Amino acid sequence: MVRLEQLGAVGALEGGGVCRLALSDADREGRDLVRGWMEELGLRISIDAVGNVIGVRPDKRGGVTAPVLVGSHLDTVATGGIYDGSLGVLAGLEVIEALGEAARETERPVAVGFFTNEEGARFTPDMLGSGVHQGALDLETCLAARDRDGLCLGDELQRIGYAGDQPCGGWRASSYLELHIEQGPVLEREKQLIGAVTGVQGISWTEWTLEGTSNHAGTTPMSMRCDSGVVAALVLAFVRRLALDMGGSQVATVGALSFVPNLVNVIPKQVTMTVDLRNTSEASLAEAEARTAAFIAECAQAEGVRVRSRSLARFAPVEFDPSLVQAVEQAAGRLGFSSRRLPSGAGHDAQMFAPNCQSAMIFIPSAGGLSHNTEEFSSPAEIEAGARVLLSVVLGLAG
Ligand code: HGY
Ligand code: MN
Ligand code: MN
Repeated sequence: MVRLEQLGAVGALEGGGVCRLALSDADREGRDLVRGWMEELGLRISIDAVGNVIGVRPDKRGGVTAPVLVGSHLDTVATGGIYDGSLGVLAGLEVIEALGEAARETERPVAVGFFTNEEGARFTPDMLGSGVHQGALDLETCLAARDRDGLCLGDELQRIGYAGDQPCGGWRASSYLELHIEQGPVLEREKQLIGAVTGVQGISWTEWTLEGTSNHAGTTPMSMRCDSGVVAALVLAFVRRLALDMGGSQVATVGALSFVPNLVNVIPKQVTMTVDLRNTSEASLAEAEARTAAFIAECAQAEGVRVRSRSLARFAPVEFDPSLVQAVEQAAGRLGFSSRRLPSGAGHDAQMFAPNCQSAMIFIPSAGGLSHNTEEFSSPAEIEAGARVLLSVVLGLAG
């Protein structure tokens, strides 16, 4: 908990919460703090070309390859909580510290890592660092990603001193585990302490640019308008209706919306908006994407608005290793903690490891189901329970 508070003070917001956007000065400060803790634990630290940092505790023969890796992320959204991502990295440090204190040697190395730009809040896509690390995303393309101010990811890596020398792509863990807050209402509502996460739902992020005709708000007859703002409003209402119509796990969010010139007396020239669609079923997610694109095309045409789109992120649903999911459940049972299986509504670095090694996640409850919100909270008892389940599963994997 001490480390969680200390890290939570980095990028702290007035009134609570934290802002450590990827590769910002606050992110660098958080990275430096955690790397210092890795050094104190005597870990073998490597930093790769996209800024992922991994510290390895050698096995009993001094080996450091194919470790049991415990990971997550340190970057946050702009209005984040102190638990999202940080919990998993710091719990990994605790596990390694506990092994050291018990002078416990292991058959396999045990490692802890944090991955660049998991949130996708500054650069897209999300899970960028772990995606490059595990070969799902292209390094050069990701280094060229730009934020809203046009700053390039590769330059920002250099600026904060985390453009590492370790090549990306070939590194393999023997297994991957991530402790994370649920970020949803299920565990709390069902009074379950531990979530044995079965997988991660599919994610589709698209940026839509709607080009209308800028005109005078007072003189332009309604019949002569090409108002991209109206199309954007129709789209926002449509995706909400679509998610409710489709039901199941379908969710839809317009999180970012900007008008140009954004003035009271000017019919907007251009509107840029993001649409975040998710579903546990790939077929349903593709259906939601197609219906949204068709609706936008139809509305835009009727309004005389031109449309272009850019995919910001697209990941298919992922299933975690059933035997490892079961190991999480069994560890919770042995420790006397209630648990239930559930899919993850949020994306996580674990989904990038799942195709390459045994991977699974452990959830603990989020108060009020809140996350990506400065009120995000999990209790010390929940955190301890999650960390104890993590330690138990790691011991089983590391031998
Ligand atoms: O958007 C997500 O699911 C994650 O927080 N990157
Ligand atoms: Mn997270
Ligand atoms: Mn997050």
